[in-house]
Amino acid sequence: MIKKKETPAPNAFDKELFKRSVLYNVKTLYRKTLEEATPQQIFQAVGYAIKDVVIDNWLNTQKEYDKQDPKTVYYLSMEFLMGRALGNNIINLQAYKPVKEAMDELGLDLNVIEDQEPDPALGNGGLGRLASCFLDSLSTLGYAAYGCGIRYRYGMFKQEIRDGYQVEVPDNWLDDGNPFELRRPEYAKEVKFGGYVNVRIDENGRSNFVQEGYQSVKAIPYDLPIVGYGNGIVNTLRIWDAEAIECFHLDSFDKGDYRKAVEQENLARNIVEVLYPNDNHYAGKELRLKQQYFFISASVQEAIAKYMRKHDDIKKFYEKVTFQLNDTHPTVAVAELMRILMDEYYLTWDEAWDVTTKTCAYTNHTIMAEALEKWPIELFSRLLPRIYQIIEEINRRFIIKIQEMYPGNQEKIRKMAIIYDGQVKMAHLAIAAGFSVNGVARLHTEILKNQELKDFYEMMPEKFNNKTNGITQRRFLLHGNPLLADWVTAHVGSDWITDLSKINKLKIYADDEKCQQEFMNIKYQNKVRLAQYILEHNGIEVDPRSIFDVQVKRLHEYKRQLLNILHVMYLYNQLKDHPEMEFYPRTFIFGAKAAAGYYNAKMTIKLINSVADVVNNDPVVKGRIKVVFIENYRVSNAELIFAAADVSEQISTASKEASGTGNMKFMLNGALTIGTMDGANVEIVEEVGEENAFIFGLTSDEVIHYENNGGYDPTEIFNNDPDVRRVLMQLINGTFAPNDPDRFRTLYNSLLNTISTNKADMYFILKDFKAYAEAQKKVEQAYRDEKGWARSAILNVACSGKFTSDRTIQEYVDEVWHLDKVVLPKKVADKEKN
Ligand code: 9GP
Repeated sequence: MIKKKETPAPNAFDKELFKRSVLYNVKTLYRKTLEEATPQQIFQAVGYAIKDVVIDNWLNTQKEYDKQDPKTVYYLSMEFLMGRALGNNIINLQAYKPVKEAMDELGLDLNVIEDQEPDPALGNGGLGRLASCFLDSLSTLGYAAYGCGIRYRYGMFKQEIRDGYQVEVPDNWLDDGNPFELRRPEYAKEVKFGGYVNVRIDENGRSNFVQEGYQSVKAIPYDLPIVGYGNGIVNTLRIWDAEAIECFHLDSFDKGDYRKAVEQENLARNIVEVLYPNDNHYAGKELRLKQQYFFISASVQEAIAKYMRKHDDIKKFYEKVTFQLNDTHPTVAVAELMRILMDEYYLTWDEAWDVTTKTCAYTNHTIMAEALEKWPIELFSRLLPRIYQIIEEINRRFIIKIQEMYPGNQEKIRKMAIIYDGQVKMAHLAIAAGFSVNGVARLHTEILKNQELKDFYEMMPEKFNNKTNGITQRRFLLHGNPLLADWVTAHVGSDWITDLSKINKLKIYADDEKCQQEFMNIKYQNKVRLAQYILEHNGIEVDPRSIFDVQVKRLHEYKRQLLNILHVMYLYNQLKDHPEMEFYPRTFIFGAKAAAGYYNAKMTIKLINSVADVVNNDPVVKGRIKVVFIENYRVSNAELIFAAADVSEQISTASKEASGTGNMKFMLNGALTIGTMDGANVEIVEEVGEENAFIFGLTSDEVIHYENNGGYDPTEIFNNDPDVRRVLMQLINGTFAPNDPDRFRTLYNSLLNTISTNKADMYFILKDFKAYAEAQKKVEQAYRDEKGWARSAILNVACSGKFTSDRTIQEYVDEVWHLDKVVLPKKVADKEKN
C-alpha cells in the first residue's frame, strides 16, 4: 500500500497520512473514488490502511524477538473465535479517536465501516473465544507467542431462524478477502497421511522409520497480526490452509497415478473446508482427526525449523518453546514432536521423551464425557501409521510405570491406559506426556482431581494446577461498551485498560447516588441501543425500562436454556391466572447456536420462539413479558448484548460448566448473576459477595452424589408440584404448538421419561425449578429498589478485576510457561511516550 517516510510509533498516529492511505487504497484496489466505493470496499480500504500501521510494529516486534530470543509459547488450538479485527486493532493501537476523526472528516461513519467486516468465526464458543482473549493478553503483556490453528474455508455456520427453527447457512467469511491476513508460502510444510511404515537403512548406516505409500498435502500458513495494547508489540496468529502438493497434471493419467492425484486434490480441499460445529461434543469423524494432524504437524515442523534457525542443540528445545494444548484436540502434537525428534533429528527414545515432556502442557476444558476424544485404533493407525506406532510405545512404557506404582492392579491399567478397548484416549496421552495439566476454574480443577482424573492426580499430583479463565477488558468493555468505559475512566483513571485490578477503585462510588444515577443512565442508553437492534432484526418492540434478563451461549442441555424458558412459561401462567398481579416488566433475551445434529437443542430453540410468539402477542400479558431470540449470536452482537444486560443467566447444572466466560463479560458490564454454584460462578460470587448475586440450586457435590447413585426420580416432582406439572403438560398439549401438539414431546420425555434417554432429567431441571423460580422472584424484588440495584451493579464492575485474561496469562507465564518479558528498544519506547 502507500509508502511512508518513517515508522509511526504506536501513540503517534498520523491522521492525515491515514486519510491519504484510505483514499489511495480505494483508488488502487477498486479504481474508484470514495463516493463511488461500496461500504464493503471502504471497509477493505480502511482495513488495509490500518494493516499498514500494524505492519511496522509487527516487523519491529519480530526483529526484536530475533535479537532477544525470548522463550515462546505456541498456543495450539483447533479454534480461535477472533471476532472482528478492525475495531479491536484500532483500539489496541490507541488510535480510536484519530481514526474516528479521520473518518468523520472523510464523511464516513466508523461504526458503519466496522459493521461491514464479517465476524471471523473460527470457533464454536467459549473455548475458541478464550484462545482469542489469551492472544490479546499475550501481546499486551509483551510475551512472545504464536496462536496456531486452521484457516477454515467456512467458519461457524450462520444461524437463520425460519418459522422458529434454526437453519444453518454457510459462513463464507473469506468471500470479499481479509485485509489483515498475510499468505506466507515460504513457510509451507508437507503433511503426510496413510500408507505404511518401513525401516530403511540410510547412507550413514542408520536404520530409519519412513512412511511410504502415503498421500500428502501442502500446509500454507496465513498470518494475522495480534496487536498489543499501546505497547507496539504484535504477535502472530498463524492459521494453516491446505493445497494439493502438486498441481494436477493430466499426464498423471498416463503414469497411472491419476487416482492419487485426484485424491490428493480432494484431501487438500476437504481438510480445511469447515469447522466442526460441535461444542462440548465429539463426533469421531475421520476428517476431524485429519484436521488435527494437519495443523499440528505443520505447526510443530515450523516451530522446530524456527528454533533450529537460531540454535544447534535440539535437546534444549524446551528451553525456548512451550506447546500449550488447548483441550485434547491438538494432542497428536505429543507424538508428532517425538516423531520429528527421533526420525529427523536422530534422538533416542529417552532423549526425545525428555524434550517432549518438558515442552507439552495440557488444558482440560470439560468434564462432559461426550466431549472426551477417543479414536478407534483401526482408524488412527490407518491414517497416521507412524504416529500410532509411537503412541503404542508411549502406552507400553506408561503401563509399566502404572504397574510399578500399583503392582498387580489391573483396574488402574483399565482406567488409565492410553490405548484400551480398541481406542486411543487423547486425554490420557496428554496427561501422560504433559508436564502440566490444568483446569479452567477452581471448582473444575477440584472435580478433575477428585473425580474425573482422580487416578492420574494420585499418580502425578505435581502436574495438576488451576488457571481460572479470564476475558479481555479491551474488547468487552473498552470496545463493546464505550459509555461505561469512559465513565469508569472518569472515576478511576485509565489504568484498568491494562491492569483490571485497578477497577476496584470504583467500589467507593457504589453508594454515591449521583454515580448510581449515572451508571443506570448508561445502562439505559445501552438498552436503547440493543432495543433498536432487536427491532431491526426481530421486528419486536421491547421496552428499555423493563429488566433485560439475558442468556447467551451455546445451546446445550447442561446449560439449561430449557429451565429458563420453562420458567417463562410458568410466569406466563401466573399472569394469565392473575392478570392484575404485581409484576415488573421483563424482557427475556436468548441467543444460542445449536450443533446441527443436536435434536433436543434445536427443539429448545423452536420452543423459545414458540413461547415468544404466544406470550409477546397475548393481550392479557400487556407487554409485561417479552421473549426475544436473537438470531446468529456471535462476537459482534455479543458486545452489544453484554453492555445492555441487567441480569446474567448462568444456570448450568452444577459441576458441568467447566468455567464459563460469558459470566465474566456480563459482570464486567455491570449485570447481576442469577446462577448455580458452578464453574467460575463460584469465584465471581466470592469476589462480589453473595448478596450481589442470586445463587440457587443443587451444589456440584449434590449433583455428583445423585449421579453416582443412579440419578433421582423427577416423577415425584411432577406428581406433587402443580405448577411444574402444568408447565410440562403445556409441552405436549399444544399450548405452544396448536397444530402439532406432539412437537415438544422429546423435550418432555427428556425430563420425565427414561425410555427416550437413559436417565430422566439428567440435568436436574425439575429438581432445581422451584429454587430457580424463587431466585427469580428475588431478582424482581431487588430491581424494584433502583438504588440498591445500581449499587450491586457497580460493585459487580468494581469486583471484576480478577477475571481479566491478563491475570490468567500472567499465571500461566509464572507457573507453567516461564516466558521472558520482551522489552522494546528504547528508541521505540521513547517514541511511544511522545
Ligand atoms: O464448556 C467449557 C466452558 O465452561 C469454558 O469456559 C470454555 C473455556 O475454558 O471451554 C468450554 N469447553 C469446551 O468448549 C470443550 O471442552
